[in-house]
Amino acid sequence: MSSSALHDRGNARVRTGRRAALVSAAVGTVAAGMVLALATAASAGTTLATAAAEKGRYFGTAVAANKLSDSTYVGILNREFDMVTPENEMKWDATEPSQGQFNYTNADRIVGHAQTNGMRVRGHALAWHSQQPGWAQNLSGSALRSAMVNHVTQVATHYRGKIHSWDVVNEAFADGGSGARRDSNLQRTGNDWIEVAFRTARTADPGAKLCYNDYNTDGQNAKSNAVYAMVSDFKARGVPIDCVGFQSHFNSASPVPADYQANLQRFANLGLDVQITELDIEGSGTAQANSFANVTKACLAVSRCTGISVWGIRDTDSWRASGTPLLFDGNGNKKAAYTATLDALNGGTTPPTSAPSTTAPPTTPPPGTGCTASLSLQTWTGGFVATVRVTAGSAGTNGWAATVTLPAGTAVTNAWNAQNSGSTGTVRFGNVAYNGQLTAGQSTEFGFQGTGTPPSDTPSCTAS
Ligand code: G2I
Repeated sequence: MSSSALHDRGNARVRTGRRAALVSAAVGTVAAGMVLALATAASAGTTLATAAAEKGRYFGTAVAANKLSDSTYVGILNREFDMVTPENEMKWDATEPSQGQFNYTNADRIVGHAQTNGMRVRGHALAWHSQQPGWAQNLSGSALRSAMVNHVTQVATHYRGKIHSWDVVNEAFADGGSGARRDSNLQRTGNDWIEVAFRTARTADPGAKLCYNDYNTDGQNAKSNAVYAMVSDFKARGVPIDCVGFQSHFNSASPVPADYQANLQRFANLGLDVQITELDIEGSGTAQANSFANVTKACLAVSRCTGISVWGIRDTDSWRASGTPLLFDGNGNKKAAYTATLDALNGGTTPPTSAPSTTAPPTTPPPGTGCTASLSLQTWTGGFVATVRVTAGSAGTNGWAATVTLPAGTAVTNAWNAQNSGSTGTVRFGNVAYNGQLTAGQSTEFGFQGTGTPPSDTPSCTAS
């Protein structure tokens, strides 16, 4: 499978109310004998997810299942993010507490929340030396290798079709200058344990991107050089790997490296995606804000940096809360770091808070009312990912629905940035709350994954 073909091209979300404001401004201006162009200004996102989507990226966060009953937390989550990573709920100790006994209760809650709200999921983590259940810690050799393979198979199969990217292997290299693998019970089963995990994950969930994820690999150093050599070798030998995750846990002792962007770029040049997977930066005020902006700009400057995830929502949600390393304070207020990140996503501009008061030069609105839809596909034996681009006609949209006709035997397993009615035959995908409003000519994308033969007809589109 070509990993690049599975690239997310984000949905361009539109701030609620902008279209109405533009239209009323237009009416008033035309009445005065002047001309106002609709939607000439490059739109700026007003949330992390919308701003990232306009740059073709996702913006995600770690989520803890036990906080999904906290309305402040969920309010920020649903407003700002379009990707979630279960912070602990998909780890080996959580999903297989006794050997062969799988428990997906808490992870399923997070995946369900994501699906209901049009978000995607980063799976974390299938094989890791840490947070192993006691029974696995006590295994070694072929018994542990078999247990790992079974674990990867079971968990990746349970979530098949629902995961954007899996951290297949986490933190397998030693810190310091050795460039060696980290010693662990998994490593002692044989040096090939990592590629075995990747091949196993590909078989279990062929539609997910498969990532290697680590920390202290954010700049060029002995550890990241060792990961680079492993990934190069995997690409040369056809071991299935699609992405490298850079955790990006920073503080004064471990600041954002000066060569952060260059390091992302050299991995991307190997022909895979890079993702910022667990971003947090201890500190406060302008210094912290500048660091978040620099990380964000680095990702935007690397075309195969497909998204950024922060490791929690509010400072008080962080695994290192005392370092106040996140974008929202304990009360859920936006910090300077939030504004700097949003501005960086928007290319250094602050989004307008009201319709522009000056007139703009005329442009030709696109022909036709309603909307149109186009389909692109990434396929593999037995399945596919479809990306549908919805483009508004000259009247813009308050909402839209794209209808896709599926061949017999084909079923939708998962959709993002749209809600589907039904999963077989003629399936209707309606907008979700954040992407229904499009200005004239503006586009948004949604996607779905399916089993069976992919659709071949152009989807129909209706606007409201
Ligand atoms: O340590 C930061 C992250 C480094 N990269 C891998 C990530 O998976 C890791 O996340 C952290 C979680 O944020 C913590 O929440 O991983 C820790 C464990 O390695 C998590 O801490 C654990 C505590 O150690 C447990 O005592 C606790 O029961 O969180 C558990 C659930 O709250």
